[in-house]
Amino acid sequence: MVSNRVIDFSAASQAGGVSVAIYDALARHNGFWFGWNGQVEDTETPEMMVSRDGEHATVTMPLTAADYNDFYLGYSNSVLWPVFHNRLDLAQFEAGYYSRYVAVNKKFAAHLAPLIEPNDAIWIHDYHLFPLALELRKHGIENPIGFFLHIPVGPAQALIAIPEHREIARALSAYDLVGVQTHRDVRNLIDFLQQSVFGRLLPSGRIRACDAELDIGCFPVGIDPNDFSDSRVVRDSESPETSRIIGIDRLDYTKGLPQKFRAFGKFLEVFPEHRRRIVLSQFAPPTRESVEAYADIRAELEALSGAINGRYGELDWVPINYIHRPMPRHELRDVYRSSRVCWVTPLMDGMNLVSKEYVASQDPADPGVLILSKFAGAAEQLHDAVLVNPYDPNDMVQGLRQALEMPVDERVARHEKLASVVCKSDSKAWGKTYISALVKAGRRRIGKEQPSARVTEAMKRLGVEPKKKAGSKKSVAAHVGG
Ligand code: GDG
Repeated sequence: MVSNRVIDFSAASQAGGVSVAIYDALARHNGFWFGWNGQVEDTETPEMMVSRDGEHATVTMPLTAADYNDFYLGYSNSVLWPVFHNRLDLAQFEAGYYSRYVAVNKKFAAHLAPLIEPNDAIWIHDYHLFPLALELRKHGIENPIGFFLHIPVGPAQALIAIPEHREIARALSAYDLVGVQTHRDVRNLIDFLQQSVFGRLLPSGRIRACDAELDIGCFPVGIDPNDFSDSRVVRDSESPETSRIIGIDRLDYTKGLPQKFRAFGKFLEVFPEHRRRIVLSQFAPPTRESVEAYADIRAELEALSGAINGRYGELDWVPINYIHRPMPRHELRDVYRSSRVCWVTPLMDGMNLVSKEYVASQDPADPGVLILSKFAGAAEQLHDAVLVNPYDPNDMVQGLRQALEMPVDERVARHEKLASVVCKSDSKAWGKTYISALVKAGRRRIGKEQPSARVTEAMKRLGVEPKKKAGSKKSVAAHVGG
């Protein structure tokens, strides 16, 4: 496994979605996790750290201050993150971060290549490391190399605004398998490869681009439901003094927090009978604070929560409990279980694991209600949540009302269906399906296996019919658009 950041789980009080997913998948496979250890050291000859914690082995290295600034904060989080979330307005193209982005990927490849053994499969995670397969191939690595993108793939029109979009497309084409979270992302990615480097969909369902062939597939990330299912906390449904609405989101402009706070203020205005009976507890732990857009969102949220609390609060009731700190991980499941509603309404999200964790934590006989943005990847799977449009304040208000007033039999019925999806599509299934698809894709590259029926099937489900003969640029666009 390779990702930008490797987490020391024995020390971390909070871990983001990517590290939680990798940690769970790695626990089931014999392997090691390579990446940055979170330290900044000014040396061009970094020392590698090897550590072992039970089944987990990690090999990590520090970054220099310039790497941290231009590769991590810069290109990764001020160019790729906003553009892939369709926020071109926040992208900083002019800063010249790209060369350091490539340099760090070269550095990772140089340190990783000597550790790879002939039977290894290499699984690389997330947008920080698009060029890593290309760089590893330059070191003579012939093993299967797969990539998984945890964030959403914005529309091709947004992606091709990146000045280096052709280089990004070329880098993606060097993988045997590119996995994304949703069918929408598969469509957008094919569209992007087609528009940027004349990628073609082959009869086999594979994509041909930049003199290479790759598989693209949808592998929705899951959680380990057992981590959340054994809470014994009981919510007093009969005579609750106040019902808690829980929100847990990194303080990120993609998570739709100002929209949520405004909708909550509007709800209190429109339905005064709910005042004093509900509290919105919003955990929003800090992240990437040195990026300007993150400082802006923090100031906006502080102003909004202050304004709403000032307007509706009483001596003995504060409507929004806004906490700008992480919650300890071992407390999550009890907090989820004792919350009447979970309100997660990102403007765009690769998957959203909080929604799945909330479902897994509920008491099946008296479950809470999940309100989920229709723009979270999880909405493709969790149809039985109350799905809302975070851009539409009226829909947000009505969704909250529906959740708070939902009778117990409807809550139980919806929860049963949601829990079945969360359990079936768990982290174990994610890791297993991805790795077996990667091994197959690697074999196909070296000509040992026929094209995968699975990928062809996935294309059919998307309405993207593989052509009998290799198509022209125009004809593929027509299929993808359909
Ligand atoms: C990226 C993609 C995709 C959050 N706050 C606290 C806390 N967390 C934990 C949650 C959950 C994880 O962090 C957040 O995962 P998400 O999926 O919701 O979001 P991202 O961090 O943006 O993750 C996302 C994910 O990768 C996986 O592919 O789903 O779309 O953006 O596990 O519980 N944990 C603790 N305290 C907090 O305050 N302990």
